[in-house]
Amino acid sequence: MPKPSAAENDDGLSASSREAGRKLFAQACDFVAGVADLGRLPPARLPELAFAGRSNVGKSSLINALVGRRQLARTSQTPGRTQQINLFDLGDRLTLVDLPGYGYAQAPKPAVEAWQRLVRAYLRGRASLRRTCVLIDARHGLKDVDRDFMAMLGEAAVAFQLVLTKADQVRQADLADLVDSLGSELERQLGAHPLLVVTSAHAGTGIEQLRAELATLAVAPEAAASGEARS
Ligand SMILES: Nc1nc2c(ncn2[C@@H]2O[C@H](COP(=O)(O)OP(=O)(O)OP(=O)(O)O)[C@@H](O)[C@H]2O)c(=O)[nH]1
Ligand SMILES: [Mg+2]
Repeated sequence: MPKPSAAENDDGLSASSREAGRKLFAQACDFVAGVADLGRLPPARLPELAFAGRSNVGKSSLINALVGRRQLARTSQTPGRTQQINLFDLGDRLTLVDLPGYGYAQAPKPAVEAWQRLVRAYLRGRASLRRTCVLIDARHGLKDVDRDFMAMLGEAAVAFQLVLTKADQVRQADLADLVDSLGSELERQLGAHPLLVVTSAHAGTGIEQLRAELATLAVAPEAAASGEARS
């Protein structure tokens, strides 16, 4: 596997992939469902893209930045706010999935266990899941809970990529060091996508890059218009 590389600026992004990303994420994005038990999950009509990470890492904020909406996914100062799986339909071409955050130390044990059961069942059972973005707070780097989560993804054979968040809070030199060390660690990780994207939902860093990346997972616009190519 090639050594993971950072996409800190938009180097290497072709005009056409940039445009594809822009177009996809300019589509209407609508809340579909919020489920706390898997039986209530709507049938999968589209490829799915999940966002996971520690509580408060910025999952909901990143989804909002990608779709250019302030409060589509609810954000909060209080960790552990998103406690169910929230699904959003993006232009009838891709389903965005906001997973509940993990690793919130204050969460009661039964809640943590319920979360783990729900997320594990989702990851294992959802054939339409194309990729999971695992968000890592650029201020804190990779923690053991993240490693445990990546192991869970490995067991469930779910492809994933790391996305650094809150880059606006970290010095450039520290970011570069973090990207380097994550790159080395990812090399050994099964199922890891080699590209690491550095983002800030607040400053807009990396958002265009990530849109272009993720657009490759969506149903093609022509197929969406004709109702074909659903998973
Ligand atoms: N400085 C900065 N703060 C951010 C950024 N993204 C999110 N935040 C802040 O981080 C906090 C948590 O953001 P959320 O998007 O709610 O995080 P979450 O991962 O969805 O949290 P849970 O749903 O509780 O797991 C909020 O106070 C956000 O304003 C960013 O790019 N830069
Ligand atoms: Mg959230």
